[in-house]
Amino acid sequence: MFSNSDRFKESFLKRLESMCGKGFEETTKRDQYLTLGNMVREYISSKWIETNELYRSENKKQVYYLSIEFLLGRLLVQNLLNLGIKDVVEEGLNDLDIDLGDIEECESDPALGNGGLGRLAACFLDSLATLNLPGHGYGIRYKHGLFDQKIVDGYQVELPEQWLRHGNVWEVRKPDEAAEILFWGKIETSYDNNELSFKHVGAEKVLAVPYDMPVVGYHVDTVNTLRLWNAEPAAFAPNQDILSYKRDTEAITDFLYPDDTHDEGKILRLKQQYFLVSSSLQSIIASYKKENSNIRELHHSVAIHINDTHPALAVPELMRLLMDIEGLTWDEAWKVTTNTLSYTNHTILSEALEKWPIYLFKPLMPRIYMIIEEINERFCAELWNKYPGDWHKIEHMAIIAHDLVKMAHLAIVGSNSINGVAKIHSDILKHREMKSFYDIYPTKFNNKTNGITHRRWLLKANPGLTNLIKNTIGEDFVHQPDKLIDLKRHIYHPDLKEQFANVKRKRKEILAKRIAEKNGILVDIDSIFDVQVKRMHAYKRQLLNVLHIIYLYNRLKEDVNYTIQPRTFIFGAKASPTYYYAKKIIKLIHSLADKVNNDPRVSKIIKVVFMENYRVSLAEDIFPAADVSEQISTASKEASGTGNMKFMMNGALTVGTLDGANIEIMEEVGKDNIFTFGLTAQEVLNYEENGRYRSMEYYHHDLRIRQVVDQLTNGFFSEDEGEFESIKDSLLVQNDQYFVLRDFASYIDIQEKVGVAYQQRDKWLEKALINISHSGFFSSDRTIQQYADDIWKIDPMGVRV
Ligand code: KOT
Repeated sequence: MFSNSDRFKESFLKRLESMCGKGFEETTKRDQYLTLGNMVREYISSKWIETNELYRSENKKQVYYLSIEFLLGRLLVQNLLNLGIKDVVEEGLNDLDIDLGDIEECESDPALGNGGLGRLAACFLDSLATLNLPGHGYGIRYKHGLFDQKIVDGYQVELPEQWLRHGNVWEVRKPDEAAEILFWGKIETSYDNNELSFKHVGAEKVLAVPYDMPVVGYHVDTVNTLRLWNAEPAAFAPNQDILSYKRDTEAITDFLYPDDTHDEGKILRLKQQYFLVSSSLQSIIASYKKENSNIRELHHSVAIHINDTHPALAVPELMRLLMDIEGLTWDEAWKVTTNTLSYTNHTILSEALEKWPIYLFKPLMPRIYMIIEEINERFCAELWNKYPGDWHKIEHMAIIAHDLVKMAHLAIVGSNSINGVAKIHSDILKHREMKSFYDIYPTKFNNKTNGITHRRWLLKANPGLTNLIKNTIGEDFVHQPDKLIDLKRHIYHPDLKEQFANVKRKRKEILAKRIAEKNGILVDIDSIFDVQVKRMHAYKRQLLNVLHIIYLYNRLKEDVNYTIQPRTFIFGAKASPTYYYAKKIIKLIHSLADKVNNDPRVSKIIKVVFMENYRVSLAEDIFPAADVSEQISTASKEASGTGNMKFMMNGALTVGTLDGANIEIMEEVGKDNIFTFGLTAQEVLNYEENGRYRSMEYYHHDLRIRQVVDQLTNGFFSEDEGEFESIKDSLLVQNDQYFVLRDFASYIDIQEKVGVAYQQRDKWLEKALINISHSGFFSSDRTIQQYADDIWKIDPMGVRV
């Protein structure tokens, strides 16, 4: 069907007409998308079946990655690429005058995640399959993914996302493998033959129905599985209000919670978490038991990873299943549980650390709560032995304290491995945030610096750059991203620099066209494309970027002779719908854009663009076009960042603080090839401890700061003068929690250096190529290999074709 373009064309036309019941000329782009999608899914299915059969027959250890989010992005073109049939399909379609890009536009962008955490999970699936590792994802099939963002008069408005509106060609519903989940009710405890048993009575039953999606490895036979659970009504109880039962049940998987790095604390979220964990563990155990008889050896065949604390209920749920269903003793079950589970922490921000009030928790999951109480009592007893009399320490480390269940403590105590996502983040966990746990479990803690899949973020997103690299150093880097380093030998070659400049220019033209269409703003291709795309959050400091632009505007207005390299400042960001401050910053960017872009003289030099509805498919157009990557979080607050890696791989230079993986990027490329500025993490943490920072002093002593901060409320933005008062208050009245004013001067200095450096064109191109050469380390293939070797202890299967 895909062996050559003529065969493909023939099958495609036949299938298109039979599926749609109309002649080729009458078919729509969506008809063509659905037809091609179905053909590809069918092509995948034999490999998928073979992979599963291999897993059954070899019966080797497998890993299950539990995550409340998988931010997949579109799958059609990535699947074609991974299957090695993209060229054949593209050629065949071209003969029919169809552009693959146009067809791709019909695919919705599955946005089952908020940002970094969910996208990391998606990159990991791609790497697992490509490395032939037996590893599967378990998540939730949200009916509505992350909201669609519309901008109305400069304000964010949220619309429900509708990725399933036209169906999903990639999924297979498996009703036979549904699991039952119990909420509410009571636990009846009884003694049978001298053994305690627990009966859950009066529970509300929810059916978890799996939808499986294939995860296709790149140029290998492996096709792993992403299993997404859908909540449906189970059998009706006789005197139940059927309609409200149906509504309440389906509500569990209706929406993805739209907060990134923030804890919502709503009961529906807790229901989602238990729903995911219980259905996944039941399914994992059922599949283990098909091939194995001794549940006490589960951890020899199964590793289960919990992606942050959202699936941390895996600890008590696995205990429950092993004890109440499989009949293990507490000690036996605890041994299996702790040997099976591992946990990744993705943030130290206190507002993101999940703590559930007992009054919500206990009635919803009575048996789970009993088990957590027991885990807590045994853990506290251990602590008492180690630190006799130190109540303060025990209270601080307990899993249940002050009527709250602390999910991070539960995850740490119940896992065999706890990792951070960049060196500095793991060090902060070990030596500060989780120090007391590190003291008692030193060998559990480790680092796994994040990575991104170069197959999406280079091969798919930037075919022009991919071809240039192939022509320069051959194709080895495709399978071994470390080989990108070979590019370094060629960077002084003028041809390579010019070709790279051409590739970048073409991508800037494409983005400029999109900006012209969507925003009605004409941007200068020769200007620096300076980009900050990520979720809107105070700690990520989009405000610092904004204040710098206001400063530049002021200088350009005050001094007609002031010249700088022209720049286009590009933003993309969604704000959590309830995050007032973040929404204000979005409005501020729009007001600034109005001011700057409508000034006849200034707008020839700088422009400000906010790109609506930032998402994976838009990101694929943005990273290849960027010259400068803004990674300017307050040091110590961004656990790793992964956007920083996507920019680097596409030849943008980083302007960044010494935070998260920026530090490791600097170590890779060298100080001359990155622009770092600002407080170090240690300096920030010292300030936080000693309370000696006074933002007012910076406001009073630096005229540049005073001017830009005053402009927030003095009518400069031609709005109601109160519009941005809360932002000014955050900087002055609330003493600038994220040290924006403290880092302002240093940021201005470094930005001036960026402008000058860009004018040394040759040098700039060299720096960009050095960044690309060193980006191999940040492939998620490296990250996943480290998880596989150090944490999961799993081996590859099958062979490359
Ligand atoms: C959200 C809610 C609770 C706990 C953690 C989060 C979270 C963390 N969401 N996204 N993150 C980001 O994860 C990325 C992948 O590890 C990191 O690169 C990034 O720094 C985190 O902010």
